[in-house]
Amino acid sequence: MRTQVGIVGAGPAGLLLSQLLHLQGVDSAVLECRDREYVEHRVRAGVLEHGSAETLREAGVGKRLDAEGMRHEGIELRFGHHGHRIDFADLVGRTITVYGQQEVVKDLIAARVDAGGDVRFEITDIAFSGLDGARPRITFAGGALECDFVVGADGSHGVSRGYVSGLTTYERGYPYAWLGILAQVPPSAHELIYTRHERGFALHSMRSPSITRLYLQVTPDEQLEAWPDERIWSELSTRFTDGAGFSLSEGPVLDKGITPMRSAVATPMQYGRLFLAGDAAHIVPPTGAKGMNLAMADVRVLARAIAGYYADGRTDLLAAYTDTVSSRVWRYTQFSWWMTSMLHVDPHGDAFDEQLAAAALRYVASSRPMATALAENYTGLPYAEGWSYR
Ligand code: RFL
Ligand code: PHB
Repeated sequence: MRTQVGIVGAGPAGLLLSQLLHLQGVDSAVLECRDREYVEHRVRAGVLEHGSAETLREAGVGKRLDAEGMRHEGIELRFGHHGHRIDFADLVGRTITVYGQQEVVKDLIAARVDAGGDVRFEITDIAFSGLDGARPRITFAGGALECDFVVGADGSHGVSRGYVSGLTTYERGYPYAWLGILAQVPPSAHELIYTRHERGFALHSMRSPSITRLYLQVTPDEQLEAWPDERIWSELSTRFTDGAGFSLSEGPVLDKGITPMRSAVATPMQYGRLFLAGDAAHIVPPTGAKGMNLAMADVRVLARAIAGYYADGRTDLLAAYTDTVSSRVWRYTQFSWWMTSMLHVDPHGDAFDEQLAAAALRYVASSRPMATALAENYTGLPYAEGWSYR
């Protein structure tokens, strides 16, 4: 079997790339190891930057996003038991859209399938060969695919990264993890609340007018069994306490999980005819809501480079891929690290660390330039290639 671009992984990166290539007349096949039901129901990110929402609209998958996505004009930072609103619309004239990653994935799979696209699930034992020639091959249990290009969009635990020779990974571990729950209860506030409490970080988010998404900072070795629902609700309620009588609504817990936190950037993000995109190349801690957005930003650049190759025989955009995406990757790596360190309580930290974090938060809450910097990063920096992906 043959295709132009063989894409490994049906997450936001792989699926969006396949759709953007299709719109430019380039064929691809997406090979995913899990089943469709699994990838469509994996609860993960929830915040789309201005540019990510625009990209999805431009890719022809904006209909349900516009009907069901919730446009937010700001967030609340809560610390010292007081809330401080960061008004994105006022500070940078941009907004974010709260729309679950699994909804983005569902919309993209539906679009690919409707257009007769090749998306295959439960494809295991993927391996590559011939990456340094013009005809790379992807082999898997029960078959093989010849292509012009291979894209590794297989997330942080994928196999693609291992094929990049001379790879360097820059990493930072954190002494934190997030315990996340999805609850059948209307959100307790209209916007996201990022809280630093002396017992640790907590985040109030949502998926719809009837579903709340909540996170608690825990230690990386924490076991889910140690957290029955009552303990989670009681800890959340303590951490969200403010001086204004905030009350957290409780409801049945639909999903529960623990995610360790890590920063990692691999470079180069390419080798011969192989290109890495999204979490396969870089991970950020979720505090800045950047992971899915960065994955989308990578594939915008890659789609343009691959389309340029087929339309005009250009190889310069492909050659420059790692350099082109690196500056945004590192900008968001720094932003995510900054948000994480300011909002979490380091279990090994001392009173000095506590004062530094409090000073950082007070600065953001009291200085328009600092609040603007947060808003600019959070709502998303303009793309180097402009707002249109073409
Ligand atoms: P994905 O989504 O992990 O998709 C990779 C796909 O590849 C498949 N795969 C393979 N397929 C074939 N063969 C193999 N050998 C394979 N190995 C893996 C996997 O099954 C999977 O389907 O990567 P992608 O597309 O790069 O997308 C990245 C995002 O998923 C990730 O960055 C975000 O979820 C991170 N993230 C957030 N990002 C945001 O932008 N905003 C947020 O608000 C946000 N919140 C979060 C998050 C991640 C979280 N967790 C659980 C890690 C909150 C949490 C709690
Ligand atoms: C989410 O809604 O899942 C979410 C929101 C903001 C974050 C991380 C996760 O920073």
